[in-house]
Amino acid sequence: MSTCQTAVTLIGAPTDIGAGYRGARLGPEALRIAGLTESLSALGLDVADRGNLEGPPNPWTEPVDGYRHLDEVVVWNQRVMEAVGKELRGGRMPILLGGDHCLGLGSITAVARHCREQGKKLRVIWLDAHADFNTHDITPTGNMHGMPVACLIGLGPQSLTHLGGSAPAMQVDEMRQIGTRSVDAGEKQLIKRHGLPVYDMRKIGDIGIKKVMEHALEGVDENTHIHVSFDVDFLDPSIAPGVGTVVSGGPNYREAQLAMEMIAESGRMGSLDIVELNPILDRDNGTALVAIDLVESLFGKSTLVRE
Ligand code: HAR
Ligand code: MN
Ligand code: MN
Ligand code: MN
Repeated sequence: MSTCQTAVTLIGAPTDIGAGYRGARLGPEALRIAGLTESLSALGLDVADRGNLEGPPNPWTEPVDGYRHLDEVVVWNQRVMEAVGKELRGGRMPILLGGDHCLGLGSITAVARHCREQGKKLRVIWLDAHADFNTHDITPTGNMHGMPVACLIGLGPQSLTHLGGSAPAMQVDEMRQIGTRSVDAGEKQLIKRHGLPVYDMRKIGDIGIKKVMEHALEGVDENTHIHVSFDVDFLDPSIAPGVGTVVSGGPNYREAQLAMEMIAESGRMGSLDIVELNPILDRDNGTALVAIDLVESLFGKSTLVRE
Protein backbone atom coordinates (compact mmCIF):
# COMPACT_ATOMS: atom_id res chain seq x y z
CA MET A 1 0.00 0.00 0.00
CA SER A 2 1.35 3.38 -0.94
CA THR A 3 1.32 6.10 1.65
CA CYS A 4 1.59 9.82 1.20
CA GLN A 5 2.22 12.83 3.42
CA THR A 6 -0.58 14.93 2.01
CA ALA A 7 -2.37 17.20 4.46
CA VAL A 8 -6.14 17.02 4.07
CA THR A 9 -8.93 18.92 5.76
CA LEU A 10 -12.49 17.70 6.30
CA ILE A 11 -15.17 20.39 5.98
CA GLY A 12 -18.71 19.34 6.91
CA ALA A 13 -21.65 21.06 5.22
CA PRO A 14 -24.71 19.51 6.87
CA THR A 15 -27.52 20.57 4.58
CA ASP A 16 -30.03 19.16 2.12
CA ILE A 17 -31.02 22.61 0.93
CA GLY A 18 -30.70 21.66 -2.76
CA ALA A 19 -32.22 18.19 -2.58
CA GLY A 20 -35.73 16.83 -3.08
CA TYR A 21 -35.49 14.51 -0.11
CA ARG A 22 -34.25 15.42 3.36
CA GLY A 23 -31.44 13.54 5.08
CA ALA A 24 -28.25 14.52 3.24
CA ARG A 25 -27.75 17.00 6.09
CA LEU A 26 -26.64 13.98 8.14
CA GLY A 27 -23.95 12.99 5.63
CA PRO A 28 -20.96 14.54 7.41
CA GLU A 29 -21.73 12.77 10.71
CA ALA A 30 -22.38 9.45 8.96
CA LEU A 31 -18.96 9.67 7.30
CA ARG A 32 -17.28 10.57 10.58
CA ILE A 33 -19.00 7.74 12.46
CA ALA A 34 -18.02 5.31 9.69
CA GLY A 35 -14.38 6.25 10.38
CA LEU A 36 -13.31 8.59 7.60
CA THR A 37 -10.62 10.34 9.65
CA GLU A 38 -9.20 7.06 10.93
CA SER A 39 -9.16 5.50 7.44
CA LEU A 40 -7.30 8.43 5.91
CA SER A 41 -4.89 8.67 8.84
CA ALA A 42 -4.09 4.98 8.44
CA LEU A 43 -2.98 5.75 4.88
CA GLY A 44 -0.40 8.18 6.26
CA LEU A 45 -2.33 11.38 5.62
CA ASP A 46 -2.28 14.32 7.99
CA VAL A 47 -6.03 14.77 8.61
CA ALA A 48 -7.62 17.85 10.17
CA ASP A 49 -11.37 17.95 10.79
CA ARG A 50 -12.69 21.51 10.94
CA GLY A 51 -16.14 20.33 12.03
CA ASN A 52 -19.30 21.57 10.36
CA LEU A 53 -20.12 24.85 8.63
CA GLU A 54 -23.31 26.59 9.68
CA GLY A 55 -25.98 27.88 7.37
CA PRO A 56 -29.68 28.55 6.99
CA PRO A 57 -32.13 25.76 7.87
CA ASN A 58 -34.09 24.00 5.15
CA PRO A 59 -37.47 25.77 4.92
CA TRP A 60 -38.85 22.93 2.76
CA THR A 61 -40.84 25.27 0.53
CA GLU A 62 -41.95 25.06 -3.10
CA PRO A 63 -39.81 26.32 -6.03
CA VAL A 64 -40.11 29.96 -7.10
CA ASP A 65 -39.33 30.70 -10.78
CA GLY A 66 -37.84 27.22 -11.11
CA TYR A 67 -35.55 27.53 -8.07
CA ARG A 68 -36.15 25.89 -4.75
CA HIS A 69 -34.50 27.61 -1.76
CA LEU A 70 -32.33 29.83 -3.97
CA ASP A 71 -31.39 32.33 -1.23
CA GLU A 72 -30.39 29.58 1.18
CA VAL A 73 -28.45 27.76 -1.55
CA VAL A 74 -26.46 30.94 -2.19
CA VAL A 75 -25.52 31.33 1.50
CA TRP A 76 -24.46 27.69 1.89
CA ASN A 77 -22.34 27.89 -1.25
CA GLN A 78 -20.67 31.11 -0.13
CA ARG A 79 -19.67 29.45 3.15
CA VAL A 80 -18.38 26.37 1.34
CA MET A 81 -16.45 28.49 -1.14
CA GLU A 82 -14.79 30.46 1.66
CA ALA A 83 -13.90 27.36 3.68
CA VAL A 84 -12.52 25.46 0.68
CA GLY A 85 -10.57 28.51 -0.53
CA LYS A 86 -9.00 28.95 2.90
CA GLU A 87 -7.66 25.37 2.97
CA LEU A 88 -6.26 25.67 -0.55
CA ARG A 89 -4.46 28.89 0.34
CA GLY A 90 -3.07 27.14 3.43
CA GLY A 91 -1.65 24.35 1.28
CA ARG A 92 -4.06 21.66 2.47
CA MET A 93 -6.37 19.52 0.36
CA PRO A 94 -10.02 20.29 1.11
CA ILE A 95 -12.48 17.39 1.40
CA LEU A 96 -16.05 18.66 1.43
CA LEU A 97 -18.46 16.40 3.29
CA GLY A 98 -21.97 17.12 1.99
CA GLY A 99 -24.67 17.73 2.10
CA ASP A 100 -26.31 17.63 -1.26
CA HIS A 101 -24.56 18.22 -4.57
CA CYS A 102 -25.60 21.87 -4.97
CA LEU A 103 -22.54 22.49 -2.76
CA GLY A 104 -20.23 21.34 -5.55
CA LEU A 105 -20.75 24.82 -6.95
CA GLY A 106 -19.12 26.57 -3.97
CA SER A 107 -16.39 23.99 -3.70
CA ILE A 108 -15.41 24.05 -7.38
CA THR A 109 -15.73 27.83 -7.63
CA ALA A 110 -13.04 28.10 -4.94
CA VAL A 111 -10.90 25.45 -6.64
CA ALA A 112 -11.20 27.11 -10.05
CA ARG A 113 -10.15 30.47 -8.64
CA HIS A 114 -7.18 28.85 -6.91
CA CYS A 115 -6.14 27.25 -10.21
CA ARG A 116 -6.30 30.59 -12.06
CA GLU A 117 -4.19 32.24 -9.35
CA GLN A 118 -1.61 29.45 -9.43
CA GLY A 119 -1.55 29.16 -13.23
CA LYS A 120 -2.76 25.57 -12.99
CA LYS A 121 -4.92 23.60 -15.37
CA LEU A 122 -8.21 22.42 -13.89
CA ARG A 123 -9.80 19.05 -14.52
CA VAL A 124 -13.07 18.23 -12.76
CA ILE A 125 -14.00 14.56 -12.58
CA TRP A 126 -17.74 14.48 -11.87
CA LEU A 127 -18.74 11.00 -10.65
CA ASP A 128 -22.54 10.95 -10.69
CA ALA A 129 -25.63 9.14 -11.97
CA HIS A 130 -26.89 12.58 -12.95
CA ALA A 131 -25.50 15.38 -15.11
CA ASP A 132 -26.66 18.15 -12.73
CA PHE A 133 -26.89 20.38 -15.80
CA ASN A 134 -30.42 21.77 -15.42
CA THR A 135 -31.44 25.42 -15.52
CA HIS A 136 -34.54 27.04 -14.02
CA ASP A 137 -36.47 26.87 -17.30
CA ILE A 138 -35.89 23.15 -17.93
CA THR A 139 -35.67 21.62 -14.44
CA PRO A 140 -38.46 19.14 -13.74
CA THR A 141 -38.19 19.72 -9.97
CA GLY A 142 -36.59 23.06 -9.15
CA ASN A 143 -34.15 21.15 -6.92
CA MET A 144 -30.84 22.93 -7.08
CA HIS A 145 -28.68 19.83 -6.69
CA GLY A 146 -29.68 19.24 -10.32
CA MET A 147 -28.05 22.53 -11.43
CA PRO A 148 -24.47 23.04 -10.14
CA VAL A 149 -22.69 22.06 -13.36
CA ALA A 150 -24.78 24.49 -15.39
CA CYS A 151 -24.04 27.26 -12.87
CA LEU A 152 -20.31 26.50 -12.97
CA ILE A 153 -20.14 27.11 -16.71
CA GLY A 154 -22.20 30.29 -16.44
CA LEU A 155 -25.79 29.09 -16.92
CA GLY A 156 -27.90 30.11 -13.94
CA PRO A 157 -28.82 32.97 -11.67
CA GLN A 158 -26.22 35.70 -11.31
CA SER A 159 -25.99 35.05 -7.56
CA LEU A 160 -24.63 31.55 -8.31
CA THR A 161 -22.78 32.02 -11.61
CA HIS A 162 -20.90 34.97 -10.09
CA LEU A 163 -20.35 33.37 -6.69
CA GLY A 164 -16.57 33.77 -7.05
CA GLY A 165 -16.78 37.25 -8.56
CA SER A 166 -16.49 36.35 -12.21
CA ALA A 167 -18.45 34.03 -14.43
CA PRO A 168 -18.14 31.38 -15.53
CA ALA A 169 -16.03 29.70 -12.84
CA MET A 170 -14.89 27.09 -15.36
CA GLN A 171 -15.09 26.08 -19.00
CA VAL A 172 -17.13 23.13 -20.17
CA ASP A 173 -14.02 21.36 -21.52
CA GLU A 174 -12.48 21.27 -18.05
CA MET A 175 -15.21 18.83 -16.92
CA ARG A 176 -15.49 15.06 -17.41
CA GLN A 177 -18.66 13.32 -16.26
CA ILE A 178 -18.50 9.60 -15.48
CA GLY A 179 -21.31 7.11 -14.78
CA THR A 180 -24.15 9.28 -16.08
CA ARG A 181 -27.47 7.45 -16.53
CA SER A 182 -30.31 9.75 -15.52
CA VAL A 183 -30.60 12.91 -17.60
CA ASP A 184 -33.79 14.94 -18.13
CA ALA A 185 -35.05 15.74 -21.64
CA GLY A 186 -34.17 19.44 -21.65
CA GLU A 187 -30.90 18.69 -19.91
CA LYS A 188 -29.94 16.31 -22.74
CA GLN A 189 -30.39 19.05 -25.32
CA LEU A 190 -28.34 21.47 -23.24
CA ILE A 191 -25.52 18.91 -22.88
CA LYS A 192 -25.47 18.55 -26.65
CA ARG A 193 -25.55 22.29 -27.28
CA HIS A 194 -22.65 22.98 -24.93
CA GLY A 195 -20.63 19.86 -25.72
CA LEU A 196 -20.38 18.75 -22.09
CA PRO A 197 -17.95 15.78 -21.99
CA VAL A 198 -20.01 12.86 -20.69
CA TYR A 199 -18.93 9.23 -20.28
CA ASP A 200 -22.33 7.68 -19.59
CA MET A 201 -23.05 4.11 -18.49
CA ARG A 202 -23.51 3.09 -22.10
CA LYS A 203 -19.95 4.19 -22.82
CA ILE A 204 -18.68 2.27 -19.78
CA GLY A 205 -20.53 -0.77 -21.10
CA ASP A 206 -19.10 -0.33 -24.58
CA ILE A 207 -15.41 0.26 -23.83
CA GLY A 208 -15.06 -0.50 -20.10
CA ILE A 209 -14.21 1.65 -17.12
CA LYS A 210 -10.45 1.43 -17.71
CA LYS A 211 -10.59 3.02 -21.15
CA VAL A 212 -13.17 5.55 -19.97
CA MET A 213 -10.85 6.70 -17.19
CA GLU A 214 -7.88 6.80 -19.56
CA HIS A 215 -9.87 9.16 -21.79
CA ALA A 216 -11.12 11.23 -18.86
CA LEU A 217 -7.59 11.69 -17.54
CA GLU A 218 -6.05 12.40 -20.94
CA GLY A 219 -4.03 15.61 -20.95
CA VAL A 220 -3.56 15.63 -17.18
CA ASP A 221 0.03 16.66 -16.47
CA GLU A 222 2.16 17.79 -13.51
CA ASN A 223 0.57 21.24 -13.73
CA THR A 224 -3.01 19.93 -13.49
CA HIS A 225 -5.24 20.16 -10.43
CA ILE A 226 -7.85 17.38 -10.43
CA HIS A 227 -11.01 18.04 -8.47
CA VAL A 228 -13.11 14.92 -7.84
CA SER A 229 -16.79 15.55 -7.18
CA PHE A 230 -18.03 12.20 -5.86
CA ASP A 231 -21.82 12.02 -5.77
CA VAL A 232 -22.39 8.75 -3.95
CA ASP A 233 -25.36 7.98 -6.25
CA PHE A 234 -22.68 7.37 -8.92
CA LEU A 235 -22.50 3.86 -7.46
CA ASP A 236 -24.98 1.12 -8.27
CA PRO A 237 -27.75 1.11 -5.63
CA SER A 238 -27.00 -2.54 -4.85
CA ILE A 239 -23.82 -1.37 -3.11
CA ALA A 240 -24.91 2.17 -2.16
CA PRO A 241 -28.61 2.44 -1.30
CA GLY A 242 -28.15 5.36 1.10
CA VAL A 243 -28.71 8.25 -1.32
CA GLY A 244 -31.76 10.38 -2.10
CA THR A 245 -31.95 9.65 -5.81
CA VAL A 246 -30.99 6.05 -6.59
CA VAL A 247 -30.62 5.06 -10.24
CA SER A 248 -30.10 1.41 -11.18
CA GLY A 249 -27.42 0.35 -13.60
CA GLY A 250 -24.45 2.13 -12.08
CA PRO A 251 -20.82 1.07 -11.70
CA ASN A 252 -20.28 -1.98 -9.53
CA TYR A 253 -17.78 -2.05 -6.69
CA ARG A 254 -14.80 -3.07 -8.76
CA GLU A 255 -15.51 -0.63 -11.59
CA ALA A 256 -15.77 2.24 -9.11
CA GLN A 257 -12.65 1.09 -7.32
CA LEU A 258 -10.63 0.95 -10.54
CA ALA A 259 -11.79 4.46 -11.44
CA MET A 260 -10.60 5.69 -8.04
CA GLU A 261 -7.28 3.84 -8.34
CA MET A 262 -6.61 5.39 -11.71
CA ILE A 263 -7.29 8.87 -10.38
CA ALA A 264 -4.92 8.16 -7.49
CA GLU A 265 -2.22 6.94 -9.88
CA SER A 266 -2.35 10.25 -11.74
CA GLY A 267 -1.05 11.82 -8.53
CA ARG A 268 -2.84 15.05 -9.32
CA MET A 269 -5.98 15.04 -7.14
CA GLY A 270 -6.05 18.35 -5.28
CA SER A 271 -9.58 18.52 -3.86
CA LEU A 272 -12.61 16.31 -3.28
CA ASP A 273 -16.35 16.46 -2.58
CA ILE A 274 -18.24 13.54 -1.03
CA VAL A 275 -21.92 14.39 -1.44
CA GLU A 276 -25.50 13.10 -1.47
CA LEU A 277 -24.99 10.46 1.20
CA ASN A 278 -28.34 10.10 2.98
CA PRO A 279 -28.09 7.94 6.11
CA ILE A 280 -31.88 8.08 6.63
CA LEU A 281 -32.23 5.88 3.54
CA ASP A 282 -29.25 3.67 4.35
CA ARG A 283 -28.88 0.35 6.12
CA ASP A 284 -26.42 0.18 9.04
CA ASN A 285 -24.40 3.11 7.60
CA GLY A 286 -23.21 0.68 4.92
CA THR A 287 -23.18 3.26 2.14
CA ALA A 288 -20.86 5.50 4.17
CA LEU A 289 -18.54 2.53 4.66
CA VAL A 290 -18.48 1.79 0.93
CA ALA A 291 -17.88 5.46 0.13
CA ILE A 292 -14.95 5.53 2.56
CA ASP A 293 -13.44 2.36 1.09
CA LEU A 294 -13.52 4.00 -2.34
CA VAL A 295 -12.10 7.26 -0.99
CA GLU A 296 -9.22 5.20 0.43
CA SER A 297 -8.57 4.04 -3.14
CA LEU A 298 -8.60 7.67 -4.28
CA PHE A 299 -5.81 8.28 -1.79
CA GLY A 300 -3.69 5.41 -2.95
CA LYS A 301 -4.93 2.23 -1.29
CA SER A 302 -4.13 -0.23 -4.02
CA THR A 303 -5.35 -3.70 -4.95
CA LEU A 304 -2.06 -4.47 -6.64
CA VAL A 305 -0.23 -7.36 -5.00
CA ARG A 306 3.14 -6.24 -6.35
CA GLU A 307 3.56 -2.46 -6.26
N1 HAR B 1 -32.23 15.71 -12.78
C1 HAR B 1 -33.06 15.66 -11.63
C2 HAR B 1 -33.49 17.06 -11.19
O1 HAR B 1 -33.04 18.04 -11.72
C3 HAR B 1 -32.35 14.97 -10.49
C4 HAR B 1 -31.13 15.65 -10.11
C5 HAR B 1 -30.33 15.51 -9.12
N2 HAR B 1 -30.03 14.53 -8.20
C6 HAR B 1 -28.85 14.42 -7.66
N3 HAR B 1 -27.80 15.09 -8.17
N4 HAR B 1 -28.68 13.61 -6.78
O2 HAR B 1 -26.87 14.38 -8.84
O3 HAR B 1 -34.28 17.18 -10.31
MN1 MN C 1 -24.98 15.14 -8.32
MN1 MN D 1 -26.58 12.31 -8.54
MN1 MN E 1 -11.98 0.54 5.24
